[in-house]
Amino acid sequence: MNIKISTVFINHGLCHRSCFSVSILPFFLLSLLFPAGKAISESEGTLNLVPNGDFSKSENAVPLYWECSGNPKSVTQSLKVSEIEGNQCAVLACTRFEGKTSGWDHVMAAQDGGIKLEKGKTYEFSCRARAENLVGRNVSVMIQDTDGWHPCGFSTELPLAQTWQTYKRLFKASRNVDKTARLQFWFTETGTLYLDDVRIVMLPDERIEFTEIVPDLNSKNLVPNGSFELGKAG
Ligand SMILES: [Ca+2]
Repeated sequence: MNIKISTVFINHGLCHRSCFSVSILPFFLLSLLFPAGKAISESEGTLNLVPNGDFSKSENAVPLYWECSGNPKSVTQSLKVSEIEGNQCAVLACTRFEGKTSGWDHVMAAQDGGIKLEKGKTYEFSCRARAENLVGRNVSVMIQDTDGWHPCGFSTELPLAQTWQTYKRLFKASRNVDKTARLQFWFTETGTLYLDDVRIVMLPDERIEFTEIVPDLNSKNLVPNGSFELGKAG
């Protein structure tokens, strides 16, 4: 079930109008699962691939499936859960950072083996985060295949604030990965990262076929004299 539509893509500040063919079958099936009356976002109703991404599960105040990673000779860090108004979040805190001399000198919350990605599929990453006493106010996020330490198509930076912010990123998996996948959040200074609601969901499969034809949509140009057909009089 395919339809031809025209749309405007906004990417990195650039607009591109393109015509493409999109399979609407996944959306039709979703409409059966979620009847009209409730707006469905792209990620609602789909499976979160990050176990304990909401940090609701913990043992001895350490979030289940998550751990610290970093060189103990140069970094003193801890990863705990903190409960704020009944909601548990992760707290990654560093009290000593003696410089970066190797790739292991970092403050990191990592989860191994929890995420399965399929090469070529599109995913949405999202989380909430805030910082305390992080001068750089930045955290790096990446998925790696620890079997050879290969990138998997997702690497980003999150600009942090002192208040909670929500972050979303789309990415396409560049390789198949499963038990050897590692999701990691890291920074390289003293300070504290608060993290919650980490989600990665696979988006509905879309078959996009770009063409060079832009169909006539009978749309009206809202810019008067936009083609300068009236000269200076317009
Ligand atoms: Ca939570």
